[in-house]
Amino acid sequence: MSSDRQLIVVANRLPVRNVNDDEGQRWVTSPGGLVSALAPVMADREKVSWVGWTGSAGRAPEPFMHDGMLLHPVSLSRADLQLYYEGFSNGTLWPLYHDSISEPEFHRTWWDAYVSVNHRFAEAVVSLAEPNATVWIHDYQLQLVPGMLRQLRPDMKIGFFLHIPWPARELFLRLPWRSQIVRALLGADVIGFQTDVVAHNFRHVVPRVTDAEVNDVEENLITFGDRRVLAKTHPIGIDYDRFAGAARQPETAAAVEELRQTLHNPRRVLLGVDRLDYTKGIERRLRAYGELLDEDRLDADDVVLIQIAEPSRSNVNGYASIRAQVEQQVGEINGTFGTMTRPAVHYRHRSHGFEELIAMYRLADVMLVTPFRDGMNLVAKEYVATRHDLSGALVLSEFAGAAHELGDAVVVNPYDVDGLKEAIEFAATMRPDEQRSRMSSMHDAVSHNTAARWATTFLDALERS
Ligand code: ADQ
Repeated sequence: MSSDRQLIVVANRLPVRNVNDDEGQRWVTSPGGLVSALAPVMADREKVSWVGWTGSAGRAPEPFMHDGMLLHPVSLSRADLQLYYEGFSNGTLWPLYHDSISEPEFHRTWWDAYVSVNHRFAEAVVSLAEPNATVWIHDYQLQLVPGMLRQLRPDMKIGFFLHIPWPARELFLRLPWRSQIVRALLGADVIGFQTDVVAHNFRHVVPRVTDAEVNDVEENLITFGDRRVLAKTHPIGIDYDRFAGAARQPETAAAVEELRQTLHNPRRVLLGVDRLDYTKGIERRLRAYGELLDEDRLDADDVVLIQIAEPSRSNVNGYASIRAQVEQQVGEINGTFGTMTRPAVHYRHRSHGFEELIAMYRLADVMLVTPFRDGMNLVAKEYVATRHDLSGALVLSEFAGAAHELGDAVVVNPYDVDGLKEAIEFAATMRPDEQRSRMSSMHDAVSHNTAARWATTFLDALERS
């Protein structure tokens, strides 16, 4: 990989947030995610820039340096946020791409805003791109940028990665702007997907809405005019060392012990950690848990469920009602099975710091990851990374991308409440030798396919294309 080639990362959000406290106003790196995945790649390159939104509506600040990267903020007005972000990105594409679990809305005003904001991102890239730069665009909010850049700057290497699923063909075809989106994506040299199934879904729809040639949907290569586009599987990983290292800290062990005592030393702790989103299957999971208690297959005297739900997209349709539903279920379960000192479910609707999250993962005997649909699901991988003693059991939805790599989890259909109950009961009573053998192979997978490996191999494929 050449180190003098300029790399421009393009994502809806910049990797920083603005903090204003006793130390004054400043930019702080947002933990985890793409930034840490890109750290090894950045260390190898002299010139890295990042184009994205700061997180505040209104005029964007001038480009600035942060941690050796040039950050180039893009302005989003309140109207842009309503129409492009809450509207087309999270009211149309997010539900459509997640199997229409919630009904997608199609509004022409939302689409117009999506086109105009995608243009703004593309123009920001052009304003700073050197000849032959490498550009890596991320996710569903920016699917038009590859096509726009191909027109404006054909000298560049253009990569795109979709973090969420690509839906089955008949679902995608509902989208009134289906052809514009697929054509724009084909402006990239390499398009990355989380799993073979979704890469296949994409290749399957291409000949239906464009004149591009797909000789065989099982093959990665698409011929579009006189260009060749690689559309391939490229599963994202986590920063394994960060999670595994923190899990081994003595402070973590002390925090876990304290938590266990606060919970009155339950025999088994079950854990869910999700953004509060209708795709994550939290309500079905709670139903299964409540029924297991009701049928005395689990005993609230020695089992507890901790459900952490990170606040998310509260202005988007559907998110307030999922919150109300989850909170009602938690209330019902606790009303029936909890005592004054021991609730059957501990529910937290807030963000947690890294150390707190690690302590939760270490505390949990059973991790419940049961989304109806998920591009990958990093929580499943993070849990596995913290189980250095190979203890614990992971219940994992077959519709999470992670299930393709973590086949030794207790794999479930999250729509099937009876199946979920069996899986949870099985995981909660799993023998230590079985835990070890399942966890060992999952641990190998997570420690091998790390975030750094994901970033390096994607950029290698792009620069060789
Ligand atoms: P998300 O839908 O956000 O990501 P996920 O992959 O699970 O889903 O990542 C969530 C991240 O947030 C994890 O790193 C987790 O630790 C953290 N998190 C969750 N709840 C938290 C809380 N209460 N406090 C603090 N941190 C919390 C999208 C796609 C996924 C895909 C990722 C990456 O929807 O399918 O895996 O991008 O490609």
